[in-house]
Amino acid sequence: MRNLLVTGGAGFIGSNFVRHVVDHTDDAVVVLDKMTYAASPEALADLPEDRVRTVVGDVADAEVVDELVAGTDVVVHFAAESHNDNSLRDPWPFVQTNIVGTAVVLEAVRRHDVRLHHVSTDEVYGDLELDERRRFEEGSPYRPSSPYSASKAAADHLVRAWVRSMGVRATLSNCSNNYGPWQHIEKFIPRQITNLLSGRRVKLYGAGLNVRDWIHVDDHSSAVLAILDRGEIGETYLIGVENERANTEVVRAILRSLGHDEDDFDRVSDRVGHDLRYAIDPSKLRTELGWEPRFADFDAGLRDTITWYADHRAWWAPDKQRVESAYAETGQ
Ligand code: NAD
Ligand code: TDX
Repeated sequence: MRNLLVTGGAGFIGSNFVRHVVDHTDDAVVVLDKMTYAASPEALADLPEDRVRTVVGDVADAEVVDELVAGTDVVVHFAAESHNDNSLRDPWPFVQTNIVGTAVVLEAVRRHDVRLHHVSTDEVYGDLELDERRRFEEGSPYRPSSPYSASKAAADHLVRAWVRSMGVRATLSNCSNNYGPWQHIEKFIPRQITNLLSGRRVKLYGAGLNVRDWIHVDDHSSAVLAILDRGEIGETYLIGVENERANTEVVRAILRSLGHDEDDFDRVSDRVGHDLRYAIDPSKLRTELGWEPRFADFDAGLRDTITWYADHRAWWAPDKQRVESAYAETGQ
C-alpha cells in the first residue's frame, strides 16, 4: 500500500486515474487540485473517504505542495491547463501552471526524496504528415506548436534536468488523445456529443483532415499504473493504442450514433497552427512493461461515451452556453 499524491486529480484524466487506483490497488490517494473551470469534484464524490482525500490548492504554491509531498510515497503529476484553443487566447495560465507548477513539484520531490511520475502529451513532438509512415517514438525530437504544447515540452525538459542533475527519481509518459467520461465539453468529442444532445450543430475545424490517435482514458490510467509499478527511473514511455482517426471520421460516427445524417455538420474556422497528425508507437510500453490496453474497440468506446454524456446532462448542461459563447468569439 502506497500513499499517492495526485495533482489535478479532479480533472478528466486525473479523476479517472484516482478511480482506477481505488478499484485496482490498496493505495491511498490525496488529490491536490485548484478546482479551475476544468475540475469536476463530482467525479470523486462517490469514492470512499478512507481512500481518497481532496485538498484544494495550487500546484504552483510551494508551501502547500511541500507540506503534501512530505507525507507521500509517490507523486503523480496531472495538474495542467490542458486546452490548446484556450492557450491561443491567453497563454499565461499555461506558463504558470504547466511550467512553474512543475518546477515547484520537482523542488518538493527533490527535498523529500519522493518518487515522481510526470504526465505529458504526444503534442510535444509537433505533428506528422498524413502520408508518412513515421510515428512518434521516445526519441523523437521536440517540436511543439501551441503555447499549451510548448509549456508541456518545457515541463518535460525540467523533469529530465532534475533527474539528471538533481538526483530526482522520476518517470515520464507522453500519451495520445484521451476520450471517455468526465472530459470537459470544450474538447472535441464531448463538444460534438453535447452539441447534438442540446440541439446545436457539430463544429468541425477547417477541412477536418487532421488525425488524432484516440485512447480510452482507462487505458491511460492502467498504463500510468504499470509505469508506477514497473517503470525504470529516468525513462519515458509513450502511451497509445494505435487508433488513428481523421476528425471527419469521428464526427460522422457521432452523428450516426445519435441518429443524424453523417454529413450534417458545420465547417468552422480552423485552429491557428493546427497540428495535422499525431501517431504513437507504443512498443516500448508493451514490450518492456508488458502493458496491454483493454478498450481497443474505439467504436464501442465512443458509443459508451455518448451514452454517458446523455446520462450526465445535469453535469455538463449548466456550462454549455458559456463554452459555446467563447467559441463563437473566434468563429468556431
Ligand atoms: P483537465 O483540464 O481536464 O484537468 C486538469 C485538472 O488540473 C483540473 O482539475 C484543474 O482544476 C487542475 N489544475 C489546473 N491548474 C491547476 C493548478 N495550478 N494547481 C492545481 N490543479 C490545477 O485536463 P486532462 O485532460 O485531465 O489532462 C490531465 C493531464 O494529462 C495534463 O497534464 C495533460 O497535459 C495530460 N494529457 C492530456 C491528454 C488529453 O487527451 N486530455 C493527453 C495526454 C496528456
Ligand atoms: O470543436 C472542435 N472541432 C474540431 O474540429 C474542437 C474542440 C476540436 N476540433 C479538432 C481539433 C483537433 O484536430 O479536433 C481535434 C481534437 O481537438 P481537442 O479535443 O482540442 O484535442 P487536441 O488539441 O488534439 O489536444 C488533446 O490531446 C492532447 C488534449 O486537449 C490535450 O490536453 C492533450 O495533450
